Amino acid sequence: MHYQFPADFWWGSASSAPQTEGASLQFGKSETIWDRWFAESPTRFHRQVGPAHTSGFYQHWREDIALLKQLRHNTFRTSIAWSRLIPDGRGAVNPEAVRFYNQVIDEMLSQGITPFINLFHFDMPMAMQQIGGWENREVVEAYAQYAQTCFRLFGDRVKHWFTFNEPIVPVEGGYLYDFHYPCVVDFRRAATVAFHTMLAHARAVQLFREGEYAGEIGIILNLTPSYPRSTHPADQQAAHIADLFFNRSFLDPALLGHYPAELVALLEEHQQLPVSQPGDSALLAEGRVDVLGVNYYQPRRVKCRDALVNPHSPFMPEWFFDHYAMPGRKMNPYRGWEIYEKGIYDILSNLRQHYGNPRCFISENGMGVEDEQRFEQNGQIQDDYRIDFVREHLIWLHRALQEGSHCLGYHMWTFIDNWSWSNAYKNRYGFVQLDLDSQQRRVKKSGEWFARVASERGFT
Ligand code: BGP
Repeated sequence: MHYQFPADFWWGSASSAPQTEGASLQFGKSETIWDRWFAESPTRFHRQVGPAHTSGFYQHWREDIALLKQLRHNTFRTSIAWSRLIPDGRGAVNPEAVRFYNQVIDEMLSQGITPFINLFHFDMPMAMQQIGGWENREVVEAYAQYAQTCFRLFGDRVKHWFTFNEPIVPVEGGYLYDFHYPCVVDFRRAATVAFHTMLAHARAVQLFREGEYAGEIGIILNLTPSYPRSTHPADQQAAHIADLFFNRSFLDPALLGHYPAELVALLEEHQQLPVSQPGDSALLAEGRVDVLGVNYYQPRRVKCRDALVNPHSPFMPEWFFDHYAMPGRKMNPYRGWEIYEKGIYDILSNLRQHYGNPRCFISENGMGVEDEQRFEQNGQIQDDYRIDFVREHLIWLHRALQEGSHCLGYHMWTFIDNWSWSNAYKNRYGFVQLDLDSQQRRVKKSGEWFARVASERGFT
């Protein structure tokens, strides 16, 4: 069977400034929560490798863009580091950063690669965290000013903007499950952070539209389709609630302009609703996006709770379901995540059936592998497992396209092995292998395969 994709399909990969640039505290860039956390608790980072150790895009951008071209990317996503552009979080713009991002954008365009620019990828400037981070409404306005600065500086050339990458992750990691700074575990504070993030998103969209910049603006969400253990109503309800917490809490405001009434009622019943101000609902309604980025890695499988909830325990989403490891599920043995390729099709079908078939694309999908050097032969990583992974996902994506989904492209996570938060270099995801010490880059077998698929816009 041959799988042909549309002529204008976006082929590429995604990355982020904090995971690739390096030059952490150089050229005017200020500290982010990652620099601070690493300085305070290096042992929480895999092999104690912190945010300064990257593939050095700040120095290697020209070489990397040439590699993107070699991999036949027609699009590429990275982010602009807020802490580099506006080191104090608000106020003066750093001219070194403007020069750097101008060079990167211009070089991409001159190589025929359309830049997709995201604004916030987990990298809160420390100056903003010190005044409360997303818990403080002042940060909403500071972020909006940062967004507007980006539109003004680069909007003549950048036509695809994204406000946030996976905004739920800093909520979960920083305020609920203790895997991001500031390591708080408190649902109500998490809900406030989530709400303010979405207000910040909406303000940026509002400013983008008021400024009449050319192009489109969207958001990138990690969606985890929720599957119940069985057709039993209690399991179905568990999956429904998990979906409300982990998908619809961001998806509904991004696409419909409001929160699901059921989620609001549930939080109200448990006294967990964040404080809002008059005008917030109208602002949220303005945040409806032009395009949705979907990051898909793994599904979420749940069942009804085995044990009764202790009403005196702190409120958590897990009051309503238990996680469930489906027997026989296919696992990525190198990362411990389930691989369920049909999930990509289920997400696209859900968007088509319940959200009016929005313009969207797969903005991340990928396979992390530990100790990947063991697959090296004759100087190249033979990552056939990654080729199979991408291929299978693309087959399901293709099917969704044939059924009418408005999916415009596919971006892999990621272009080059990169620093990944507290996992550092534990899981390698790139089409390009990075030698961290020598900074040498070598295209993996999957990169060559992807280049062929992208140039032929399909595969057999
Ligand atoms: C996504 C993030 C990326 C990247 C990826 C891999 O959720 O958007 O920034 O980190 O996950 O994550 P990990 O290295 O933990 O496997």
